[in-house]
Amino acid sequence: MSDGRVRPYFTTRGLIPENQETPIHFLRGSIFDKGYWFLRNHFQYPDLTINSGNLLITGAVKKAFIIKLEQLKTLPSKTITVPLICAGNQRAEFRPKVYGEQWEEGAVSQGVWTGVPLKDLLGVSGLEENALEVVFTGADRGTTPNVDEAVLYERSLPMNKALHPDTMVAYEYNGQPIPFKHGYPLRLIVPNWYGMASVKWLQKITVVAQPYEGPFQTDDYVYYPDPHTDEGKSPVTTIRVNSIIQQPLDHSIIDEGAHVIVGLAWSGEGQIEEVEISFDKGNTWEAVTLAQDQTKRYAWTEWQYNWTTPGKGTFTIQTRAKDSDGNVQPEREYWNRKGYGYNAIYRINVKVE
Ligand SMILES: Nc1nc2c(c(=O)[nH]1)N[C@H]1C(S)=C(S)[C@@H](COP(=O)(O)O)O[C@H]1N2
Ligand SMILES: [Mo]
Repeated sequence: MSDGRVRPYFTTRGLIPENQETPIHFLRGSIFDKGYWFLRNHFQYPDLTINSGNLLITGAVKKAFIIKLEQLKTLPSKTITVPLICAGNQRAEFRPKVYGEQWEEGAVSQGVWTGVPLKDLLGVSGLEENALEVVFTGADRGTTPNVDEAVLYERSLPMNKALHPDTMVAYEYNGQPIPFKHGYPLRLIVPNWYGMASVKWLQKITVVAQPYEGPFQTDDYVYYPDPHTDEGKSPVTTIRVNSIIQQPLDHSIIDEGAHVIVGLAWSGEGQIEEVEISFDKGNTWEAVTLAQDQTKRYAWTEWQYNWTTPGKGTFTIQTRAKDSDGNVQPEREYWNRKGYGYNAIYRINVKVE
């Protein structure tokens, strides 16, 4: 949407560590270059000299080995378009409000990743009989609540997700080396799961025989539906079906006449099948036009709707997406203490003058 002279900016949510939200309401297109890619970090950036591009594969494997970036690049690769959606995206919209980074809608981005399927690397190492999960270790380190010593950013995947053919160790983003702030030289990419799974600055892969219980697995990235206790908790994994309106903006004043309402929809549980829009508080719904490219299995769906304002006044515009697994955005968000996975029906108000 930029005309080359004016351009939208990030919204800063934090500097140490750096957390920046992309101006999602002002961006179109399905590929974001690094200039418009949100940043979500738990710690300060790692020292690149430590993170040399040597990847160690170890643990409950038949043969542990180290592979260098240059060797990795010679293996059969895969290139896929994948959105990264932070589990905390839209946290600011939970009611009652929850603590944490107050992301609005811009903790999302999408681009083209190239890398080697993890299953190929685990095929080389082989797996021990008792292999249960795979742990991914980043090079960034720091302190986190409830843990005494500094920890590395680390997460695990269950074996079936680790062996999924599209779970990959990536070394390129949009045909270029991965930018440093986004994980250079190697980054795990886990399509369909929220962003926390896609470990940046990947330096070690450890196959384990016991459930991994690090802080970013068992404390953070857990849905706690009860405000005070851990009752009913469950891990944050797949991206929930969701849609947003990019334009017009919430509480904007618009002219009478024809308007193109534009937005995005996505789901980690299937393809977007339908996005519906309502102008009467949800009594009636109409389908919008999807610009879905069916060849891109994981990509988000851009959509639009041509609206002719029915007169002056204030209007509530709502959207809800449905995916091919039958998931629909709920009327109200699934409230949880740490504010993950917001996906309530999207609502804005506009005034027509
Ligand atoms: N090593 C490492 N990997 C990480 C993180 C991190 O802090 N350290 N943050 C995770 C989270 S919560 C998200 S949403 C994405 C953000 O990726 P980006 O900063 O490239 O947009 O990276 C994930 N991988
Ligand atoms: Mo995230």
